[in-house]
Amino acid sequence: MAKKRALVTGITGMDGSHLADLLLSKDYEVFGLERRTSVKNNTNVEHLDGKINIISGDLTDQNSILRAIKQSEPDEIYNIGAQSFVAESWNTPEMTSNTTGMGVLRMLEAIREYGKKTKFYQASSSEMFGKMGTEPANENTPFYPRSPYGVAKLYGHWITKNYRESYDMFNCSGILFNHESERRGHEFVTRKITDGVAKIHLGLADKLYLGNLDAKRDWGYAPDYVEAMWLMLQQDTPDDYVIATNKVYSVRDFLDLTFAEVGIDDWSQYVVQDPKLFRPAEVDFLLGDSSKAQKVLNWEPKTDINQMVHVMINNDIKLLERKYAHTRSNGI
Ligand code: NAP
Ligand code: G4F
Repeated sequence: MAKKRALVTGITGMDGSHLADLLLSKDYEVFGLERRTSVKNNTNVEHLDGKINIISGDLTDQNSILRAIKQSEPDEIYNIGAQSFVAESWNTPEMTSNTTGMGVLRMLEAIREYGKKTKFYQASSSEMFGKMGTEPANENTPFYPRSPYGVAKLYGHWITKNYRESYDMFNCSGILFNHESERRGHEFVTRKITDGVAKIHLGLADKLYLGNLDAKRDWGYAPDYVEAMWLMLQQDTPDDYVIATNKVYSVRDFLDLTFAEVGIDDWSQYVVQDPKLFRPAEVDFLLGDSSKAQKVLNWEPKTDINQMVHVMINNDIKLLERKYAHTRSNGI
């Protein structure tokens, strides 16, 4: 039987690389859309060299998307690419809207132009709930985005649904709550903490600068979450699903767990709150209710926050030890 073919945007990112691992394990032919950067960042995809096909393209360039679809002839498309850092979206709101919002429209228009049946996954976000109450959010909870990023994601979410209803397309949106891994970008709070605590533990730093420690998030593990993306596209009918752990922790809790991993109970002398790291509008609380995904997709999170923190901090310690051993052996 011919292999299934998947096109993944955002292949170099955290989710894109974990999704590629999953699809390869299921014997897919994987195509990754990668944009040109002045210096290549291969950190998350080095291990995929020779196993996946890279196609050059950009979510802000309509023709490059259409070419990528024609070249890959995908059965499934996962639109994971985006300007995904919420704080940055206030610095570059137009670029964020163009990539994270309009990029979705370009993907959908390219699928229409391509003309063959293909299933489409859109990476929607719990940021769309924004100013929510304390009840866990599900697929029927009203949206109230609090950042240019959240607003752009909401456009992507609705246009995905609208094209499903308008053109009978197989479009699914996964409304994913925060998820992290050892491949997370260093600017996101969890990785910033695990990397910072690893540096403190190894004597490479004595302070960690953070913003709002009282923000609360529903944090899951990315490899578990990419499985939910895949499951959505294996159903008979397209739909939208909340993906979450249904548990909430504050940034302070995350600090407690991470410092505890290196034997520090009281971290107050190491953490400095920097007003520059507070956001113009904050999402104070995000908690999801993924019971629909549990029932329909038979999906549930496998990894809890303690296991995830353990993996992340130990990975950062190992990376730093390797980096500094190399520096020392070169006499630097
Ligand atoms: P990430 O690590 O920041 O990855 C984003 C990817 O998008 C990178 O590969 C990036 O490429 C690519 N990209 C950015 N601008 C692009 C453009 N103009 N054209 C083509 N590709 C572009 O994000 P992630 O955490 O894996 O998240 C994956 C998706 O899920 C994103 O859409 C994010 O908004 C959404 N999401 C994430 C979470 C979460 O907690 N992680 C939760 C809900 C939704 P470069 O390497 O070149 O920058
Ligand atoms: O790790 P964060 O930057 O993630 P945020 O803003 O929740 O967004 C992530 O999750 C979304 C899903 O809900 C995704 F759609 C999005 O793409 C991204 O993956 O910040 C988490 C919380 C915020 O409340 C922030 O104010 O941590 C707080 N925080 C406190 N100090 C900090 C810092 N965040 C960052 N990045 N850096 C800090 O120093």
